[in-house]
Amino acid sequence: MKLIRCLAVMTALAVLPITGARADGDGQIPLSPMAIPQFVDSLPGLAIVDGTQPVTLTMCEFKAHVLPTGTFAPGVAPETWVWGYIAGTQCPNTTQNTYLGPVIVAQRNVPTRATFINQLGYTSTSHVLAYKNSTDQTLHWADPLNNEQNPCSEELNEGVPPTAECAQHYNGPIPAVVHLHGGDVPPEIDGGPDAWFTSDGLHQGHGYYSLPGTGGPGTNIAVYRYPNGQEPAPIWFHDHTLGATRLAVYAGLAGAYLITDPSDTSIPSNLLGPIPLVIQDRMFDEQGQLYFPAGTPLIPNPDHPYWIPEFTGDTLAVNGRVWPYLNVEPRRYRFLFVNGSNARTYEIFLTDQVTEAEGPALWQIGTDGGYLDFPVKIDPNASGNQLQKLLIMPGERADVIIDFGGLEPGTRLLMRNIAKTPYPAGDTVNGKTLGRILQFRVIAGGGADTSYDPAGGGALRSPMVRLADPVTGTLAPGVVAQKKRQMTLNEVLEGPTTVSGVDFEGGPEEILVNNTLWSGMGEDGNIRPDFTSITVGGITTGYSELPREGETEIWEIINTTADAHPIHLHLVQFQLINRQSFDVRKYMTTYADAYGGSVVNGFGPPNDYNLPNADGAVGGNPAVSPFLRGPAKPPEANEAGWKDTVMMRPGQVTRIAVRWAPMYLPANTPAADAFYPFDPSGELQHGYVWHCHIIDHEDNEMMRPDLVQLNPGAPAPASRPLKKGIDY
Ligand SMILES: [Cu+2]
Repeated sequence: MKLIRCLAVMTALAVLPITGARADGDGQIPLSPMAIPQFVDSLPGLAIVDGTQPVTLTMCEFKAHVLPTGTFAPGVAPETWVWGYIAGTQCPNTTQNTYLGPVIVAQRNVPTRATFINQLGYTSTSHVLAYKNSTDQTLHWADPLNNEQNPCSEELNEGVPPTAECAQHYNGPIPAVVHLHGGDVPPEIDGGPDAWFTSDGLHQGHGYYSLPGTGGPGTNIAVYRYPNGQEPAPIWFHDHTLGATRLAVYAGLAGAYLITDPSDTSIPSNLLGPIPLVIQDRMFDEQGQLYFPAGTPLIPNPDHPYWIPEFTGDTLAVNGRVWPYLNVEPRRYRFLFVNGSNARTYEIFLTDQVTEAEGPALWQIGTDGGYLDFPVKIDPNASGNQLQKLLIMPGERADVIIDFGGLEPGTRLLMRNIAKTPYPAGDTVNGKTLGRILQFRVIAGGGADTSYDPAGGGALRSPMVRLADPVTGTLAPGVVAQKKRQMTLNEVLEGPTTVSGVDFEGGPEEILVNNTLWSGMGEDGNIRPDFTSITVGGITTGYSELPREGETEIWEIINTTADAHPIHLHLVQFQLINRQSFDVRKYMTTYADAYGGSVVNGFGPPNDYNLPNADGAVGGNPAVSPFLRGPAKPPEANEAGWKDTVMMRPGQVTRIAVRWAPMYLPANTPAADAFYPFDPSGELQHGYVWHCHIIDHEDNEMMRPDLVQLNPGAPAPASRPLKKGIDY
């Protein structure tokens, strides 16, 4: 019997901390975070790989030190089974210092040829229990053994509870694919969710691609060539396998990718660093193995027995080590913060561990897509509207300078976190565990520090191209938007249910962008008629975002859920215009009325996607302007740069300016003259995706495909500088 599904409208149910609701990980017993010593191991350095030369990375299963020395026995460093990207073709048989990395250092306009080999083996023989015990075959997922025609998927079995066979973990060859997050790359090599390939080489998603003459069916290899044409930026790479990303990234598949530009002398290149700080929350069992809850026993989800709405761990790891310390001299350092967590948001600041005095400040000099125009001070001692904490959601990066100058050797600083989870209105974090990220230990050294000083306020770069004006919170002068989209974020709840004679209120079933399943399926089980059906490799999907290359669009994302979501667009760096509150309850009443009063969820927006509403916006939703409350708020100073992932607060409309063209083109470039140096529509016509970067959400439908239409006035793909394949 089909359970009642309904929209969650800002209810308490939408905020479901799983803390305490620990499902049995097939016999794994969670390790108390209070039993783990803090700040005994130094921060692992990450391997550096030269991206100006061909790069080969192998996805491997191996043991690494993740828990601190002494967790279980004095002086003994625990070993944890993990996955990671290993430079070269050989998987290690010795215990590694970290699972994270490497850092690929690329140069602007020097393409990087990257070969990725999947040697992860079979789930049945994997030692990574967090993966083995938590896969969920009822999700729309890679599903290698069924060749993507997933007989367990709810998308094909609407209203039918999973069979016993589907309600089991997956045992087959492990699928994986590498996505270059923030990379301005052709769609074939974007490493999107359908481009996965298995370790045995026998199965590939319909979006799989490898450069001509490389990889291909029967291999466990994909070869890409990243153009690196964008501005210098701290981008990163991680697994993106459809419906299994949360577990693959959790197991360890993430690294950093720096685009550098030796010819740019305006950047602060004389600082120590950059030192990557990849922050991830983790849980362990009493044997020191990674633990990932499978299902929520307090609120069972009959449709997806093992998926959980949001994973939040009870320990914090930086660069793959739980609660490390880092020695620093009393001088300036540059750090690259990456939130590589599944779902946890951080609000970061420094305090003196002894005196508890707050500071020194963090100086943010760059965002996801490159340098800010000027450094932004984030000072815990600031007052009023000034930034006090570095707020960073999953997928976001921050390029930051910390000045330890003047601190006495022996000083201990704590990097602290006070973000509630789910963000922003969930549980307060425990100040002794999740409130602590890293310890800085000031040691003697240095001398005069002649490096770039952000406190001097000097410009970081020549002024960036502005699509949005961060002062007025409007489009920048001279920028013309050809299209406006209004799209919603929706949470779908299970109705009340009874399991084993016990009544439950119901819980989250899936989370959606624009209320639409990945497939674009309508209520009748077919692709919605207002979507465009595109078939690739025998798989038909309904596309609704078909932007035209060169055009600028305003996306107004209407967050009807109770939580913040970090929305990420592939291909483009965009700019935040503003955020504005709206009356969610009244809007959702109108929304339900548009459905005829009975909301059936997961089947798309209530109206025809392509007919503009009263706000002149496509997207199929009632106009939001009658429900807006208060003024629109311009971006924070440290958000006023290129972003590929941005926070959408609950109860707010977040507006972003998206230009489907390279970021370095002048803002007033006519749409007809703006185009990529490569073919953004792609040989496969499969496109890119946009999604929530809470990985548990993107794994359960909070992701949609998009396909860029070629600018008719631009050169044909064969005439562009970067032709597909191995030509560049
Ligand atoms: Cu989300």
